[in-house]
Amino acid sequence: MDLNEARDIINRADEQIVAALKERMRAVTEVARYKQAHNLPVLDEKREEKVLERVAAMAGDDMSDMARELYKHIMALSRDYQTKMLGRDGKIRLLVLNGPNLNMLGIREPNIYGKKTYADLTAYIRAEAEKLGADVEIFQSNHEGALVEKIQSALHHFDGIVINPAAYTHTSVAILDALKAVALPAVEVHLSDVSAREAFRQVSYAGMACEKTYAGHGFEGYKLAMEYLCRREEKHD
Ligand code: CA2
Repeated sequence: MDLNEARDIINRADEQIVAALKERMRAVTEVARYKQAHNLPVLDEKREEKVLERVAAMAGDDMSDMARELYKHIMALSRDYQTKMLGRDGKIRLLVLNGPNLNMLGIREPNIYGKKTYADLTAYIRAEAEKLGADVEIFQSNHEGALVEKIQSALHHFDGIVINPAAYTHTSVAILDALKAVALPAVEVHLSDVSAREAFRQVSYAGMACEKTYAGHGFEGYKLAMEYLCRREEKHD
């Protein structure tokens, strides 16, 4: 067998291993849900010992120790994963951020931003998040630093960020840097179609740290952004 053939075999084996690992983690999620529903602890030592015995036997004498060691790691990772899923009630946690003047919605410029108020927007976001089974926190500020601090504090507390930085979209390197620093999956939203407006609205600093942008869909952009983050999380589960 030449080097390339051997590498092909390794690549195929890796594909199978990763697919099997994903399937195992999905099943682990089901176990986590069951444990949560029945108030059971995450760690089940007897079950883990049985799994180790089983894989060692499957691997055979020459590889039983390797299989045991590998599965100790896999089960430790599974436990962390289950704890994470139980900790957040299995729900994705989304932070929705709105920048300056969005609290004025419905009061001025209804031709661009519509007649609905900021309270209507937050009610819409909460209702859509509920339909998606997501936990959502909504934060609006007219201050750049407050938005930066909120982004920083999202690390370890949220799974994704939806952000309409409003006017800071086009000026704020600080918000861009904060989004990059936390490196959470982020989606940019604009009520209006910024691409069809003034030239200064064509630049988006925050957008450079976002996986997607929804602009010109009105309130629905927030729903599309949350849907995207939920779908993304399912794929990464
Ligand atoms: O289209 C969007 O969502 C924007 O982010 C809204 C920002 C604007 O600076 C961006 O270029 C695009 C403005 C939000 C201010 O909204 C107002 C609402 C009512 C009255 C005045 C402003």
